[in-house]
Amino acid sequence: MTPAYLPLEVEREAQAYWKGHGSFTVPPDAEAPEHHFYCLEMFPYPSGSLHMGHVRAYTVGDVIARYQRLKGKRVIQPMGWDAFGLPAENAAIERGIAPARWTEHNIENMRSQFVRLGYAFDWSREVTTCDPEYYLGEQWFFLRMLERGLVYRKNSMVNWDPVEQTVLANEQVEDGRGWRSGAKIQRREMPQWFLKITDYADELLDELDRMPDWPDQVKAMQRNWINRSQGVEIDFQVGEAIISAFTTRADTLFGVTYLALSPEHPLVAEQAKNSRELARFVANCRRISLAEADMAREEKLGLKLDLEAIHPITGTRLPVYVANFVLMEYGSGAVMSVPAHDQRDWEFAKKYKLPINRVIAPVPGADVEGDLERSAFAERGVLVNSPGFDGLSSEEAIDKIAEALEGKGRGRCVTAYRLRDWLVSRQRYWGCPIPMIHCRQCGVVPVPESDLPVVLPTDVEFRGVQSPLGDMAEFLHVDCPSCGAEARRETDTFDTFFESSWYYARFASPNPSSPMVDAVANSWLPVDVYVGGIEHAILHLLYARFFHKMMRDADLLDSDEPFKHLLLIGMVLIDGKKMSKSSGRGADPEKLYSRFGADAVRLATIFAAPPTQSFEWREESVEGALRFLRRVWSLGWREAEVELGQASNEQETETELELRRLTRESLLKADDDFGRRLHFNTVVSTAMSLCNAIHEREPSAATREAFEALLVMLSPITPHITHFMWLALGRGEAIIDSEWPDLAPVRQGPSLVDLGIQVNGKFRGVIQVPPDASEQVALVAAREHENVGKFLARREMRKVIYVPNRILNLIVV
Ligand code: ANZ
Ligand code: ZN
Repeated sequence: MTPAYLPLEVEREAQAYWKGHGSFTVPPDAEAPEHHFYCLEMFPYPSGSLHMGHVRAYTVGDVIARYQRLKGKRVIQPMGWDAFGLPAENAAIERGIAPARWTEHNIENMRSQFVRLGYAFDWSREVTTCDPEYYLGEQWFFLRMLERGLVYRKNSMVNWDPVEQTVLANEQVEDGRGWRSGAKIQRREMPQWFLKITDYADELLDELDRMPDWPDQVKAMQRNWINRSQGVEIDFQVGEAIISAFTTRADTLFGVTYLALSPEHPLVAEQAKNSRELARFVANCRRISLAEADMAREEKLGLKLDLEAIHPITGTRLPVYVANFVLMEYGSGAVMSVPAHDQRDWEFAKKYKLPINRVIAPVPGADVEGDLERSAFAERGVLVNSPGFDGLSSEEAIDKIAEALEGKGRGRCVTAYRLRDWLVSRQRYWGCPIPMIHCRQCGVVPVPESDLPVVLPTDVEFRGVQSPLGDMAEFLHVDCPSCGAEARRETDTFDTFFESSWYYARFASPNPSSPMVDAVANSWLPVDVYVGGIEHAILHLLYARFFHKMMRDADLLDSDEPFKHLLLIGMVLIDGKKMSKSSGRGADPEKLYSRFGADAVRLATIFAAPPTQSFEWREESVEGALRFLRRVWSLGWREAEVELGQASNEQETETELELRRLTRESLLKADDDFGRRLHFNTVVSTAMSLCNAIHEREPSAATREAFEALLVMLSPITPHITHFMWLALGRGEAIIDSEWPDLAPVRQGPSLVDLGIQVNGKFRGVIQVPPDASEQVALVAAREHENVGKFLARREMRKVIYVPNRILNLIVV
């Protein structure tokens, strides 16, 4: 009699085994790095409990880690907590719980959920970013960067809530109002800390060309974020002063009819001293958000200044305007305006009745609209009305004009970036204290290394939104490390992207005696596969890359990039919407694994789609998964009765040999799907057909071999049931410590059959499936077929006509 499959018991037993044997603990060791494999999933924010999106991403990572281990790699898969941030502060403000306690409680809960889901995490490497032992590292590193000139302090705008009397994070501003007070937010200038990421802009950009295992989409987003432009900085004499304007279109120099300055340009500030109208204009510009998107939406406004600029070549006198769309942070905060060839300049010129002079003509024969009465002609072309340069192409003219200006000392070739330096200070409580001290005599002085860490007090009470640090004498008061006078601690904390920029390196060298990382890290880094979500495609990944390069240049690491392969997981959708904090109906992981078992939940998320594709969550998929696992279970008890024999036994029947061939092919396919293609749903369908093939045959040495292979290929996905069955088969060692089977070949013969695919009556290709494959298996294989998949994407399946071993006919609408 087969015992009933009780997933909760099976899973408890497997988890107790792993814990008792320390199966996933990898001691620090720098030996044989070529066998090292570092699998990492983006660590979670401890929001309280896991949702289905988490379960999917962590299961994918776990599958990779477990598969690599079967392939003989020494694998680390660490886990930790991105524990600083606003939600903890908000909980404190709204419910009076101290952020540290709220966070700890959430971590306890989520850690036990992770364990319950059977993830092969090495908990000996666990880090919690709000732990002083962790953030000591970044305080220490910040001081290193300060010494190396990569840190500076500069005035910058922040959101000020006039009712709460405090700075708000962007997330705390809703429709221009404070989230609690409802007060209209003002912009205020305050000194802030910056990290010079722009020093690394070129490397961050160029290295992307050497990262074949990152999705193109992410690389494009990063390139666009950095946005490097080659151009010329051109000097215009304005009275005594010189104003430089950055342009990517030096070929249009003879078409300049005015200059436009940023409201924050120093020359404007100087002029505003004597003009109330100008001062008012500048103050008004400040009300608009700094975000580029907001700037773009804003009506273009300007004001004529009482100044004249001299054209560097023709000597013509040009009017000078202040204009709200010129960014102080880009180029040099001044634009040479060419209304004939730039649409924004054109609109501005129309509004303020400024001349529009054509200097670029369309390339002869080009079919383009060139009517300057209707819009600017922004294309490149051939120069006209440009004495000495007429007839040149734009490209030639850019070089020639740059040369001419350089010769006169009135211009130079420069590179501009959209990327800004990283503003790392936040006027928030729940973050890592910035290790600086303000002294009346000495100015801002770093905390001496021996006094690190600067510990964030955790026993706090909130009165409103404001950070309680400013009221805590015991935190605030400190003697100046250089003159000994009474001084005040910095109360700003780091942007929480700081912590997530280097945790992956700490995981690789969890040594309490080194503040940040030690040399062991190099034997693991770069991370072999980094699994996460598209929401981190720009900032987190860019900052982590930046940190990695800084750590390399500080001789802490010897690689150039942190993450070799980036695997971005598709979304789990519920009723078409992205899964987020609140779980939708039937999608609370805890309810699901308590009822169906962790293996069924894991299997359902893996079978639903390849890792990078989004899918709609269906609770029935877990029931389906459970049915399949029951089938494996009962087959296992049958197979436990038979002995494992040698392959190619002369006495074996053709069906047995056929099964042996199918076993080998299934292993090859699963190996490729796990390792190279990272498509795990197809491993499941391969396992399903192998399972059927075993089921159809009388128990024999061949079915026993096939069943063991089945367990191995399923073990990364459903580790508990496979652990249990493996031991039930009488195998001494645990499946987690076994190897991917390397079976000797058997005598050749046909084993896969060709299946023709028709979509809406048209022949679209041939796929290979095992003989008598089920309809489900055939469908999965069909979707995988490049040409067929194309015709099925985003279509609804109306009808399936399946003739096993012959044809699969699909009707879609
Ligand atoms: C003259 C010109 C003529 C321009 C023309 C464009 C077309 P990208 O390509 O994104 O780097 N610009 C320069 N500094 C600016 C600032 N601080 N704020 C706003 N705009 C600024 O953009 C470079 C172009 O953006 C520059 O080239 C300049 O306008 C403008 F037919 O100069 B151009
Ligand atoms: Zn001092």
